[in-house]
Amino acid sequence: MPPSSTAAPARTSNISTTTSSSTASSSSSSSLSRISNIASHLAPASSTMASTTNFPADVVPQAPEDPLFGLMRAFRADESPDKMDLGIGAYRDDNGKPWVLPVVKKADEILRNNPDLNHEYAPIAGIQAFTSKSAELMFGADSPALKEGRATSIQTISGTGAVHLGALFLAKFYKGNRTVYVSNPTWANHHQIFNNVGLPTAQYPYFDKKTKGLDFEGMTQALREAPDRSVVLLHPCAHNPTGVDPTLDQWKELAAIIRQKNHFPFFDSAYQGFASGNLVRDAAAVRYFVEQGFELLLAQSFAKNFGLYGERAGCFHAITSPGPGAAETIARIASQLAILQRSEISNPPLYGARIASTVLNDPKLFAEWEENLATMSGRIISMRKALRSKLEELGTPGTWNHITDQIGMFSFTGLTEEQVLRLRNEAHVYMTKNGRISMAGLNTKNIDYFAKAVHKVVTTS
Ligand code: PGU
Repeated sequence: MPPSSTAAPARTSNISTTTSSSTASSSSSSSLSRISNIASHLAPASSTMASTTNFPADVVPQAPEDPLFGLMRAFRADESPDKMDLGIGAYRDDNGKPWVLPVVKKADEILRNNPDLNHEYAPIAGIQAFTSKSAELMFGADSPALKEGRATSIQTISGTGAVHLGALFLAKFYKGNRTVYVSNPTWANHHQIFNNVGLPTAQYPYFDKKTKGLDFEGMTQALREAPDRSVVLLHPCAHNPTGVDPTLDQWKELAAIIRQKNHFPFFDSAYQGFASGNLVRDAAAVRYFVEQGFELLLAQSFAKNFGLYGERAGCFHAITSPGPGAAETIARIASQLAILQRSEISNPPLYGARIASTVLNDPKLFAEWEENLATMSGRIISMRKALRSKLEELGTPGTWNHITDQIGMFSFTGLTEEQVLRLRNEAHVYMTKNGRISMAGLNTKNIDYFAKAVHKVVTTS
């Protein structure tokens, strides 16, 4: 797998690139061209040059629209009453509506009634009560890394900002193999984030098209063959886009290979609590790596598990291995992260982190949050069961056990690009071209419609 330094999603994108419709009708075009002729005679010489920009098309080519946000735009513009949004990974309730978590409403109320809050700048590293509880949530309050002072945490612009900060840190300071190995497939933005800071990405096999499960053989072989000290990007749970996770035993094997090869693990955690509904279980892989004494990076998003998508609450953590110099190492790392943060965003936004912090620091609210998480993951799991049984009842060709085997926000259906496009054009169902569906877009009212639409495109393609 040769490293690629161009952003992969740019090649696979293309939902509907808007082209400017400036073609004038033939009747008016001749008068228009006469006017422009006259204008060019009257104008100073420089304006007759094709372009005076420093950014001509060969330097700044037109980029395709982001596939996922383009899909969201196309969905919003569709006026069909049947339309279904299975695109972006955002939770919807059984009425297909965004869900403000009840615990988030409570935290919001508490914040609004707090006369001491103001809109001053946060410290560069963010709200300390938030970052320290975020670390405990991910690594466990009794984590050896936290107890021994070998971890540093810094508040970021949600998960994307955390991945970016980690990428920037590696670009500046990592002296191992600078190619970042990501799963094939992965969240498309991973490629862009790393490539944009000059770190090439390469892919390790992950998804087995035949079983629609994990290609563990392929994955482990690629990690063994990668140059020593490569950066390995891992999804700790609820892998995006496949919904396929390694078992804990497989994580242990992966850890052994990563240790043997001296690779550097970078976890991107966007779905803690969403996979199993249990925050601790969803952190098991990460905690195992920490127990094993790995030095690692971790990006943590609170977009999904708190439903705080647009509030951009997240955290970046770095942990160093145990040893006599560990506390001093982590202090140096923290000091450099602060410099990077200062030059990028100066200091992070308050509101989302305040909400999350209010919940994380209050045992009663925390317990209520866990119930809210169980509501979300429980509804998704019930939709998985319903979709599988409906497709099986309809006798839709193929096997559908992967719908219930996969976990988390997404299912990788195995539908082809052609089938996906037919679903969009014929049934107003919006999903990404790779066949991923956001399970939360399904509900008791639209699941029959969806199963029948899938049945139709599978049987007639
Ligand atoms: N990492 C992974 C693996 C993700 O799936 C996402 C979100 C993020 C990080 C970034 O999340 P933040 O919102 O920045 O915290 N992926 C979703 C949301 C849309 C997007 O692409 O950002 C998705 O539908 O794939």
